[in-house]
Amino acid sequence: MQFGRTTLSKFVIEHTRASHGELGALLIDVAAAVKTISAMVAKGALGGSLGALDSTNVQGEVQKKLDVLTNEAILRHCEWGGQLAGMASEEMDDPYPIPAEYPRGRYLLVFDPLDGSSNSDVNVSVGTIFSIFARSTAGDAELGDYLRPGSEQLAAGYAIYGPSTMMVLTLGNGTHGFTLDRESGNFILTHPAIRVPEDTREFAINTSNERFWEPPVQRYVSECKAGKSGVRGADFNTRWIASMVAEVHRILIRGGIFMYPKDSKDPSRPGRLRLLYEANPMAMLIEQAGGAASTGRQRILDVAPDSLHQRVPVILGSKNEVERLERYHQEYDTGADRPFVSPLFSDRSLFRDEPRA
Ligand code: AFP
Repeated sequence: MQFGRTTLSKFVIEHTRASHGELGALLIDVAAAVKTISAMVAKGALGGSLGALDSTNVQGEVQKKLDVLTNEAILRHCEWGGQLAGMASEEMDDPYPIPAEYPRGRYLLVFDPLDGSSNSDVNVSVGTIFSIFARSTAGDAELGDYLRPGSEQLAAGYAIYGPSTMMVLTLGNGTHGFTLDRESGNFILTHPAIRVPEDTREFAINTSNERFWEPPVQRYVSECKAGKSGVRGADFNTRWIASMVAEVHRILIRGGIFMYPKDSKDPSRPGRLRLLYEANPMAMLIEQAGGAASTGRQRILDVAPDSLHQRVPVILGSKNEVERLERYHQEYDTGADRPFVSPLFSDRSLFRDEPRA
């Protein structure tokens, strides 16, 4: 029985009443959409919604049935409330205007309805990621209203559909986790004020792309793999779930570093992950929990978007590890890393391979 515990509704109303009263109502609609999606995903094969469609999204990716169904769920739950000026989604080429029959508000909701959906057929945790901005006035949003740096987000969060369904949310006042109590249908505050440990010995990256990474990433990962016998003087562990929500959730709970860096696999793409509805919301959640989120050369929340589905390199998690990898990028860009990485100098380097702090 969860009577008396803080529910998500109580939390968001209390924390938005003064400045953004309508924001609370919008977040409660998002939570309602998450409950619908949680039920959809939990049915698995019994729901008839697994498998792929013969359509592709704007990313050129084959759409799963659940990609489309979950996108619809969020649109239907959020379009009518009167808080929104528009919505944008990974699954829609262009922003979604609020239908004429509904009132408009000042907020913009940007989302990835089912992140990790390529895992949905194999029963691995997937999630929904969302980001909320405010406009200065109500009325219909224009494309430029969506192309704002992540530092202007009012709120961000994700739902993770795992053994339990959780929502993790920030309103700019820390990062807080809520667990769905299926008996009452309430999200209960179970993880208040989450903090990411500043150090870690766990890294997450898709190592099949190693030959395409830039040298600073190759250097960082090879040092982690060298473990006790290398410059780090400690063994590392690795994880790769191929579901960003699951990786970020693990990092919020026990630390770690997640990397989907720039690679030369497809030079037209500066990374795989999308800025507006994956990198930005996750970066806000991680920073609000004391972690760091970078492209390797820039704070993610400072990136000025130039298109709705823009991709960026993503390095986020335990602050000290993210800062180390940023330093490696800087040393690479300035040439200062040559004594470390050039085989010519490695035997005669002035810098012995003693473990550095
Ligand atoms: P899907 O939503 O297409 O499954 O992609 C998931 C994702 O965007 C992110 O959640 C993962 O971290 C990343 O892609 C996995 O990418 P790889 O399949 O290249 O490892």
